[in-house]
Parts: sequence; structure tokens; C-alpha cells
Amino acid sequence: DNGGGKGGRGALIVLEGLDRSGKSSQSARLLSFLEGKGCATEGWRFPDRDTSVGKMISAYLANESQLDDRTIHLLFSANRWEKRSLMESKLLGGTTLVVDRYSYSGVAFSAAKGLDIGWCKAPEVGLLAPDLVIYLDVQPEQKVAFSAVVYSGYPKFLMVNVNLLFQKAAERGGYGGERYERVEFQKRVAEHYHSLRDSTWKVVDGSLPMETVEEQLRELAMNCISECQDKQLTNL
Ligand code: DGP
Ligand code: NA
Ligand code: NA
Repeated sequence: DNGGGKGGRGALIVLEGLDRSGKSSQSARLLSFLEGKGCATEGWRFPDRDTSVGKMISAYLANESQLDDRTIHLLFSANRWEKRSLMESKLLGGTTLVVDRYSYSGVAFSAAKGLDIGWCKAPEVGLLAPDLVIYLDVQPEQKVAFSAVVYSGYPKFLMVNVNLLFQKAAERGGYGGERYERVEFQKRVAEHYHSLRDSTWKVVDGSLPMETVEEQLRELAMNCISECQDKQLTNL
């Protein structure tokens, strides 16, 4: 049963990557491309900060609240579970979902804190399995290296200029102020992401020009949408 969607079910397409890997802008670009093609498509993101669970997550990420590592892990998972039935009905009704982060973020970010990976995966079991996971691959250390070179290359009396350049570096992809946005942590997240890759993953070089990345995502998404129309939805 495909829920009556004329062209079969929609595809569950997930974008994953480190913070500032370009996921959010690429999701938005992909979404408008698919809409332009006449595909029924919606853009989703996790954490969904609009639900009551999502508000707790958002406060935690902004360092406005403290939560035990396992507690926040389960809240992130609950935030996906509370959307599962809506996700399923959208997909069966023929709508493709482009989702910015999913269970792999859940496992990679919590495992990077040192939690057992099997324990991290357990609450994700039974959520819908993506048809395609696009991993935007960027190097976490490039951002610091750039700032360090800029900083050491200027004498002290040019401090004002240095600060301006620092600001530039931040605009160009330095991390923001949320809890996980530190280079050492992002490196560990990257290692865990690496160990999670399976046959549904496509790794795209996120350091390529934006238009090139966009083009690759379009092709991956179009292929996925046509291939999964008659496939059963499965669970993680
Ligand atoms: P975003 O809204 O995409 O910027 O994500 C917020 C931050 O939360 C980002 O550093 C990634 C992290 N994150 C996203 N999903 C999960 C999750 O399920 N578990 C954990 N521990 N962190 C997550
Ligand atoms: Na972020
Ligand atoms: Na997100």
C-alpha cells in the first residue's frame, strides 16, 4: 500500500554533517529545486525546536539549562519519535521529505561525548529508515587553521584589523556560540559519523563551490525519488 499517492510514496532524504557544513542552505536550495520540478516536498529539520521537547533541547543548546548527557540524548530521540507518525503519513501520501539532521546526528554527537555507541543507537530503533543520507563532508580544523594564520601574521598594533579579519573568518564559516560548536568536539563527531556510514549514504565534498554541491544533491535526490517510489518504507 502506498497510501494512494499517484506516483508512489515520497522519499525520506536526510542531510547530515558537522555544524556549519552548509546543510541548512543546501536543504533549502534542494527543496526549492524539487518544488520547481513539481514534486510534493517538505523541508524538515531536527531538532524541531517548536515542540515542547524541542524547546528543552533549544535551551540546553543555548547553555540556558543543564541536563545529564543521557537525558538530553533521550530528549533528542523523543523529538524524532514525536514526529514519526506525521512523517510516515506524509511519505505514504506521496510527499518527499528533505530532513536537515536525523538519527545519525543523535548517535554521532552523543557518542562524541563518550557515551556507548550501542546505547546511543538503541532509542533510534523503530524510527523510519531514510532512503538516502547525504553527508556533507567538511574538515572541522580548516576553520581554526585559518584564524590562527591570520592572527599570528599581524603585529600587535594592527589588532583592530586582526579583529576585523577574525570577524570575517567567523562569517565565512567559523562556529557560533552553541554548546557543541567547538573544533575538538566537532572532530570527534566527524569520527563517529564516519563509523556510521552504510549503503544509503552518499558523501559529498562540502568544500566544493556551493553550486557544484547543489548540482550533486539535485542528482542524488532525483534518482532517490524515482527509485524508492515502489519500495516499502522500513525502520531503523
Ligand atoms: P542544528 O539546529 O542543526 O544547528 O543542531 C543543533 C545542534 O545540536 C548541533 O550542534 C547538532 C546537535 N544535534 C542535532 N541533533 C542531535 C541529536 O540528536 N543529539 C545530539 N546529542 N546532538 C544533536
Ligand atoms: Na548549530
Ligand atoms: Na537541526
